[in-house]
Amino acid sequence: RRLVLATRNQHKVAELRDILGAAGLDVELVGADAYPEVPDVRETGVTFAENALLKAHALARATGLPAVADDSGLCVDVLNGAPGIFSARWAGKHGDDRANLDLLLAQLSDIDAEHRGAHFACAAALALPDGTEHVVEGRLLGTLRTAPAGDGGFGYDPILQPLGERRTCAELTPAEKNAISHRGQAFRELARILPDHLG
Ligand code: ITT
Ligand code: NA
Repeated sequence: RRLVLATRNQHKVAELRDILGAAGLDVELVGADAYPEVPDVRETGVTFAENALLKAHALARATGLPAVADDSGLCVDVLNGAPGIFSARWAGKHGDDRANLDLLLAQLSDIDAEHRGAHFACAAALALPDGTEHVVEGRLLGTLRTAPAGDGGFGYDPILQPLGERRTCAELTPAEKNAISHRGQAFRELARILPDHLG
C-alpha cells in the first residue's frame, strides 16, 4: 500500500516522513519525485486549504493512489496575514528561502517588539483517486525576530520564535519542531482518519 506525498519540497518530505512515520500507518510513503511525469499543478487557490486540495487531487488522479499535500506559509499580523499563500515566492523567485526572509525582515524593520506577532499555517489535504477529499489545518503562533538565528528547518524558521520558546524554529531539533509545528498538528490530525481511507 502506497501513499504519495504531493510535494517537491524536500524539507517538507523529510518532516512528513517523521510526522506520518510516527503515526504508525501500515503504508509506504512515496515522494512526488517518484512520479516525474506528473506536471506541477498551478496553485490558483486563494487559501492554504484550496491549494493543498489542488495538489493532492492532481497527484491522486495522475497516479491512481491516495495522495496527501501540504500548503503552508507565514502569516504576519501587521501585514494582515501576508506573505500567507505567497510565502514561497515573496521576493519573486519561487523557493528562494533566503531572499524571502531578507525581504520580510526589511519590510518589518520599523515594527517594534510588541507588534511582531505572526503564525505559521499549514493545510494538510488527502485526496483519493475517486475524488474523496479531506483537509485539516494547523497553526504555530509566535513572534518574529529582527535577525535570523539557527541552521535547522527551512524557510522562515530562523525568524519565527514560537510562543513560550526562547529559541527560533531553526534552533529546535527536528523532533522539537514537529511536536509543536503547524505541519505536525495538521498531519497528526489527518493521520487519525487515514486508516479509514487507505483500504
Ligand atoms: P510544494 O508546493 O511542492 O509542497 P512549496 O515549497 O512550493 O512546495 P508552499 O507553496 O506550501 O510549498 O510554500 C511554503 C512556503 O512557506 C515555504 O517556501 C516557506 O517559505 C514557508 N514555510 C512553510 N512551512 C514552513 C516551516 O515549517 N518553516 C518555515 N517556513 C515555512
Ligand atoms: Na503555496
